[in-house]
Amino acid sequence: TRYKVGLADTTFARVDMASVAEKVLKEHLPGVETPRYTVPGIKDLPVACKRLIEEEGCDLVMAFGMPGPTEIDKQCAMVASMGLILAQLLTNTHIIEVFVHEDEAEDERELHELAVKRAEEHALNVVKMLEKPEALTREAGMGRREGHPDVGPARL
Ligand code: RDL
Ligand code: RDL
Ligand code: RDL
Repeated sequence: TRYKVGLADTTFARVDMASVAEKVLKEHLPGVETPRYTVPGIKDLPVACKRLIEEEGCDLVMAFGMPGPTEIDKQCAMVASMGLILAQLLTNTHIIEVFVHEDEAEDERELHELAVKRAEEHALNVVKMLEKPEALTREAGMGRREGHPDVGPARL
């Protein structure tokens, strides 16, 4: 099947995560179309995603954002996240939220590395969700993480 995976992202973010994900999607899903919609910040992402679904006919959308380190940024991220969930419920379509909080990393180099890894790993999640959802079921309960190392299943 030829899929359409929308990529919504922001100019606020300090890493171009959508381009990283686009590369992974194109490697794994031959012929995939990846319409892109860039907005200023994370609170603008929900409507961008909804338009990619309703007007561009996307099968799934990835939403990339970078919440800053301050309290207001964290509130902004929570609200953006709820907006993304609402857009999913209104459209019955998955929106994979790829957020990297600036304070998850110690320095800029680590922030860049984390953002690239999280974008790649969520893109691989998307490939599985579209092509082989049973692959995700095989990973159920395995303590998977994106960007950070997996923590693994709890041992007896
Ligand atoms: O609609 C215009 C802006 O309000 C919107 O783009 C916001 O998402 C911008 N923004 C904030 O106002 C803020 O306080 C952002 C952050 N924090 C943030 O941490 N990350 C963003 N945007 O991407
Ligand atoms: O849409 C893709 C992801 O954003 C989504 O799967 C999140 O639920 C993943 N996630 C976080 O982003 C996070 O900050 C999870 C947690 N924390 C968490 O504590 N437990 C999860 N997911 O199952
Ligand atoms: O325990 C360390 C991290 O897993 C934890 O801090 C998560 O909340 C980190 N995280 C985010 O903050 C986020 O916005 C994650 C995601 N998104 C995500 O999509 N996947 C993760 N962690 O594994």
